[in-house]
Amino acid sequence: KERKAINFDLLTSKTIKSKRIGLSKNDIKDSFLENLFFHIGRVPKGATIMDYYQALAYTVRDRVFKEFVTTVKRISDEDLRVVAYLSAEYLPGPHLANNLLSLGITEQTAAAMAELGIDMEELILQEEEPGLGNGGLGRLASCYLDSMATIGIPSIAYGIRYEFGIFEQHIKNGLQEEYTDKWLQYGNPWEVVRSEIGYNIMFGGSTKHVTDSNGNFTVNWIPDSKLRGTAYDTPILGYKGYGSILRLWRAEAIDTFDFSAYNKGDYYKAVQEKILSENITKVLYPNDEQETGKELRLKQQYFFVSCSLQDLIRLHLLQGRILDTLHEKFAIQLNDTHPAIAVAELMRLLVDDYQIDWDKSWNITQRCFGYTNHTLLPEALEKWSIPLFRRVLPRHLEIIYEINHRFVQELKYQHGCSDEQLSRMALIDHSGEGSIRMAHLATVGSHKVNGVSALHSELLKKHVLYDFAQLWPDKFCNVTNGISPRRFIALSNPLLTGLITETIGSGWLTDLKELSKLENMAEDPTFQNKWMAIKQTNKASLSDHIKLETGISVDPSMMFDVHVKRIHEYKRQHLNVLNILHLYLQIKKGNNKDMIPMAFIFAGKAAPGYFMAKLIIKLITAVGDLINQDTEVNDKLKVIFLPDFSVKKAQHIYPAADLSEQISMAGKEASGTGNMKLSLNGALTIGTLDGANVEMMEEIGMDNFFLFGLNAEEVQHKKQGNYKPGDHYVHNLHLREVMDFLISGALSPENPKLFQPIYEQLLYDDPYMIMADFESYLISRAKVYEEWGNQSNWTKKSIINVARMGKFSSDRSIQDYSSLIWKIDSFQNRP
Ligand code: T68
Repeated sequence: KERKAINFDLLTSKTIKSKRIGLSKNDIKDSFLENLFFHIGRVPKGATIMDYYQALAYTVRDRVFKEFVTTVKRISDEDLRVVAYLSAEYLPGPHLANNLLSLGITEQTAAAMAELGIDMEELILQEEEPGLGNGGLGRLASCYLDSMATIGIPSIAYGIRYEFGIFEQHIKNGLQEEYTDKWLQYGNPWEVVRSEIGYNIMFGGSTKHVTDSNGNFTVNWIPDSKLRGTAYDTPILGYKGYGSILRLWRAEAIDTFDFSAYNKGDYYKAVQEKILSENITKVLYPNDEQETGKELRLKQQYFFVSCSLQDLIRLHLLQGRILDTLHEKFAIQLNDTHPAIAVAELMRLLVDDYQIDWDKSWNITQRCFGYTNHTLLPEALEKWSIPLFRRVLPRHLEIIYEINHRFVQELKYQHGCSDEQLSRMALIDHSGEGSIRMAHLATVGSHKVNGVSALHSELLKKHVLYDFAQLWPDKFCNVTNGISPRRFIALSNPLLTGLITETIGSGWLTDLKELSKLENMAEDPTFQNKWMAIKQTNKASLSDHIKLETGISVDPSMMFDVHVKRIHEYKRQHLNVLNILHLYLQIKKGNNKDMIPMAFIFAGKAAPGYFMAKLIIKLITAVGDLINQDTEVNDKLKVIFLPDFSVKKAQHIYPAADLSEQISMAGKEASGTGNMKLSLNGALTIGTLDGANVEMMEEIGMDNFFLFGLNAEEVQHKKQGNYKPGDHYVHNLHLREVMDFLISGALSPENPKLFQPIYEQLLYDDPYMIMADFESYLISRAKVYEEWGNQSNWTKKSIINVARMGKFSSDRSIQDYSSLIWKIDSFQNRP
């Protein structure tokens, strides 16, 4: 009754509006001062820049919450179907500038701050971004959240509130060193802790199967530890759109203090449980594309999945519904297999906790889940050892055995599968100590499975999930990745955004296909000049940043050749380096007459335990040290490694790129999204037919894309044949020269054998076909130089690249998910 008395319309009434959520310059200024005094407790004289940032963040957050609450009310009133996005990783990037943009108040806020003598840009720079992910997968989740909120797909995103996100990368003596990330050290003004929204999570122990006097069978799980997950909410605002929420779980002890131990004088034991519990959400595992099989990682996955599913059930029941209809109200998307344990957990909740029979529960479960696969790399496919799994989640092991048993029966008796097929498809791999194949669990437990680019989805059906695709062809589909044009042009590249908007209007920011209107301008000299001038300004700005970070001067008139992404052998940063060494050797030989001055810019983190990736960083910096100081070459070549790649840094780099390196071995990169970000900012791509490059080239056209290398089929074919990388060494003089140089000691006089492991791997094994693709790479690069020679032509291609990127908006991806998988209508399409 009392709740009903709260009039929701108050939110939009005049009094509240002007006081707390008004969007005029004066309203913002008033709110800012109010927050500074009453929330932060400062007077301007004593306030630090961080205080100002926080006061502004609270000011903006109020306005974001207004939109969020309005959206939630609509979802509830209209009883809409909601997407629950489950992801172990998110990389939202800094919130402040994005929220200003979404609210459409960037200008008046800057003016309000200016009236107070504060530079808003400086405040924006204060924000530490939440580094709650490793790379592409985490950033994709954040782009999707942005798009769902922009289009108006009712959504809630669940994840883990890591206290320490991805490590900070420092470069010392050319080597990567890892430091803990401290994104929470000054507090986090964007989140609200919901102490009352928390769930108990159990681990370990054993199960008891009981039949009561009525013959009802139940299973009790008697855990040996319990902890609590508490919700931390960050409101997410779409561009001039709707609200969503990022709900991250933090692990806490149920009893923060063990009094019985304390009373016995064991002070340390008294706090031990608290420490152990909180460990679960302490730190993000920094491995991308590498399965580690660590117990704590399994606990993290189960912890956040169980909290999220319990929360969904609470929300469902709160609306007065019964669990039989869970799948009608929620579409739960699994972002890779990291949350795949959700299949077993939902079964446990339905069968054990809510006593719904198995078949009905399984039906609900399958209809709830969709599974997105992000990798074909065998080393990245998650498997959990059975002894470990039994120790941590004994009840789930039983449930997975049961799912497996029924699945195998079905294969055998309904589909007549052979024993070989059965053992290939089973959820359990019986080799060694036995393990659970999480991709199989996710596939069996979902009604749809998708890859993230056309090529990847095909390869998924052809290789990793071949048998499943044969069995259930309709279950498989493709949703090509996309990126948020708000984050990756509007925020990152304000100058280009301005030019585009002044030319074709502002509709493109929510309908990226409208960029095609730029095509008419591609050959217009005045427009080309403006386009080039903007690129030049962006390059000068990156150049200043490089100087500040590394001490190295880069002339902005050089071609900026950009290779930024996680460091991985399959991404082949070392192929790029071999070419740089080739250029270096040519200059040294005096063959540099017409050489185009080039700055090679690298950035990206290596997994701390990945020896080869770290050695590749050392190689890049060693080549940089050699070249950048050599006056004979350094007006033609510069090599930069920008440390600590992040969303914030990326936003600085993409707008300044001329050439984008997307040179993974074909068949390895599921999609790539950096390729899209660079192209959308007017860089031309040199790349292989891998991941989404294939579709980008289709859109952009062969003439505007520098293609090279083996395709996925040729790679397969070569691998099955008798591939001898050494043959390329023998037959290609340029390759021989750079390979010899690699181990000549010139790059590492203090340790001449330093790069021997790279040399030997390439020469004798070359799993990523660098030797095979080297020549083709050089030929394609020659075309790059030729095209660069005609700047007007290059600029035309750059404009065409941008004009044809419409497909790669994450808004389109989300529309695809909505129609193919979730069957949800956006607010935009509703009356
Ligand atoms: C990436 N995967 C793909 N994984 O490599 C990339 N993995 O091609 C694709 O564009 C992107 O996903 C989005 O679909 C990753 O980024 C991880 O970060 C990761 C993290 C933990 C464990 C395994």
